[in-house]
This record gives sequence, structure tokens and C-alpha cells, in this order.
Amino acid sequence: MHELHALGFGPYFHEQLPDEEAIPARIAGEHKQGYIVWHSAGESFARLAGRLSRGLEGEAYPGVGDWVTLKAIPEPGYTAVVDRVLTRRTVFTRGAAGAQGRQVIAANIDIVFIVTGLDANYNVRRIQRYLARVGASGARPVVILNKADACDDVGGRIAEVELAAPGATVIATSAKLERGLERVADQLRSGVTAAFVGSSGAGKSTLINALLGEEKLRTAEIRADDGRGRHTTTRREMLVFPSGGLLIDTPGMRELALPDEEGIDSVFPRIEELSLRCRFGDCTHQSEPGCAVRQAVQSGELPADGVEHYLLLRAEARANELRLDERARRRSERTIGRQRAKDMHIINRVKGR
Ligand SMILES: Nc1nc2c(ncn2[C@@H]2O[C@H](COP(=O)(O)OP(=O)(O)OP(=O)(O)O)[C@@H](O)[C@H]2O)c(=O)[nH]1
Ligand SMILES: [Mg+2]
Ligand SMILES: [Zn+2]
Repeated sequence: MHELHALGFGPYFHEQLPDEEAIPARIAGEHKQGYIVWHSAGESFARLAGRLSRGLEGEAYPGVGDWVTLKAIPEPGYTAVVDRVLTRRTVFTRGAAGAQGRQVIAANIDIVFIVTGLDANYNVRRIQRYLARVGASGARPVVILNKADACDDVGGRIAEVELAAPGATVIATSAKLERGLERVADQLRSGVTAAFVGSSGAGKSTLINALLGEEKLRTAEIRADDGRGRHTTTRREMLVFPSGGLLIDTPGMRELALPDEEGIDSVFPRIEELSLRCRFGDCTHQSEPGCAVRQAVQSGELPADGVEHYLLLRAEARANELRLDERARRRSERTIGRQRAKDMHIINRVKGR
């Protein structure tokens, strides 16, 4: 049995229910053949109604954390049918290859824990990339610097990340020695949903196990040769934290592509602010005269490599955004073309009578 409120249900979703009979359920796991959903009567296996799944792609596809409605709760052992997907409150997505555009990592989340190991995995720029996507998600970012036991200068790292991640909470932990976990647990009140994201091997599943006080999730040693993880977690999955709150474990990501420019400004507020003072409204901060951003670099206010990284993220995001727009345009042209052909056929037939 699940209390809907404890699963994160509230007025925002309630108002979207089509009628009294619709049964709200939350997607707690994804499988190749369907979903695990949680509802007031427990747990069911579920599939999307045929008319729902047709034509869905990219971020329109429901993911873990999404609220859906079922027509009925099936008998144990039978499959439920997802009738409708409710509009999300927040969603963490990443850029996906090909026509997919964006892929949902976790939906309706309040917090995204960006987990980095303080071993060879540590990379401030990667953290900033994740922060941009959290900025776009609508959720609150918390950076977890895990494996503090493997680092000589934890304080220095924290200071570095705080500087690079304005507004984000930064917490150092050791999942192995169970240090720093209280500060993570403090954020997990009843009804709050938090997703753990980051590279493979950063210790996401180990952290969740340590928080739960139980070895629920499989974990594995990182590879000795290059220190990378083995992609141990293979599917996104939601778990209940004993004192309330819901945790979503996710598979480690090789790279986090930015599908659009959203959220980048939240990571670099000072650069965005200075941009407004550049002489040209469309200043690229390269060689234009009167560039306030380059002036700030020259005066030492901003680090040159930080600005370079900002420009790189912007350029990459813009290129991906244009690619997606172009695809959408071509697709709609095809649809319009097909419709026009059908219409011409009707017109000719009617006229020819
Ligand atoms: N020294 C140290 N090792 C840790 C810590 N946390 C996790 N590890 C180890 O790091 C390795 C990878 O941990 P996982 O929890 O499987 O990593 P993950 O982020 O879930 O990786 P994927 O599921 O592949 O995305 C395991 O050998 C853990 O024991 C820590 O705080 N300190
Ligand atoms: Mg894992
Ligand atoms: Zn400029």
C-alpha cells in the first residue's frame, strides 16, 4: 500500500485527473516491456495504451517519476494500462542522439543530486554541465562530492565547486565510511523526490544503499586500469526512503549532452550579467570592441578558462538546438506535404465528379 501524498501526489496532479474513476499511479521503474507503477493499492506492471505510445518520442515518452492514470488496477499478475500521462512539474533531461532529441532521466523531481567521486572521476566542468541541465529541469541542485575518504584536500575541492556552482548546495560524503550522509538525508522529507545522477562508478548506488541502511542496489568496483565505472546500474528505479522521500537511482552517464541552452545562465550568472553591458547586443565575447566579459577577464575578475568553458557550452547547446529545430521543421514539412497530397486528392476527386 502506498499513500499517494507520500509518493509525491498533490493538487497539481489531482487537478489533471480526467474524472473520478481515473486511478493515479507513479512510474517507479522502467523495463523493456513496460513499467513498474505504484498506486494506492500497491504495485503493478503496466504498459502504455496503444494510442498513447504511437508517435511518442524523446521527452514525450514517460519516464521514472512520471504521474500517469490507469483505467483500473489489475488483478495480481496482470498488466495495468496507462491511460494518460499527467503534465510534469519538473523534468531532468539530457540530449539524445538522432531524432529523439531529449531523453527523460527523471520526472517530477524536487532535487537532483549530482554525484561525483573525489577520485580520478572529479571534474568541475562536468559538474557545471550537469548543473545546466538541473537549471533547465526546475529542480534544485545539490552537488555530492563522494569518496571523501580518497581525497587529501576535501576542503579545497568543496571551495572550488562552490565557486563554480553558484547557488548549489555542496556536500562531501563517504558512502564507504558512512560520513556526511545526514546532510543528504536531511533533504529527504516525506513527499520529496530526489534523483541521483553522475558518471558510472561515482558511487550513486552505494550512497543510496548507505542512506537506506540496506544493500538494496547492486554496486561494483571501478575498473583498475582507467578508474571508470562498469555501468553496474542498468535501469532507472525509484526507492522509498524510510523517513519519507523518494530516491531515483540512474545508470551512470558517459556524457551529458546539452540539447538546448536552457539552464546555462543559472551556472554562469556573472557572465550573463556582464553580457548585458557589452557594446553589441549580439556580442560573442570573442573580439568585439566594448566587450564587458573580456574586460572582466583582463581585469582578473573572471577566469579566462571559465569563460572559455561557458562559450563552449553555449555553442554546443546552440548547435544541438538548431539540429533539433531543423529535424522538427523537416518532419512537419513532411506531414504538411502528406496532408496536402491527401487534400489535393480529395479536391480533384470531388471536382472531377
Ligand atoms: N573509497 C570509496 N569508494 C566508494 C565510495 N562510494 C562508493 N565507492 C565504490 O565505488 C564503486 C562504484 O560504486 P557504485 O555505487 O556501483 O557506483 P555507481 O555510481 O552506482 O555506478 P553505476 O551504477 O555504474 O552508474 C564501488 O566499488 C563502491 O564501493 C566511497 O565513499 N569511498
Ligand atoms: Mg549504480
Ligand atoms: Zn561581450
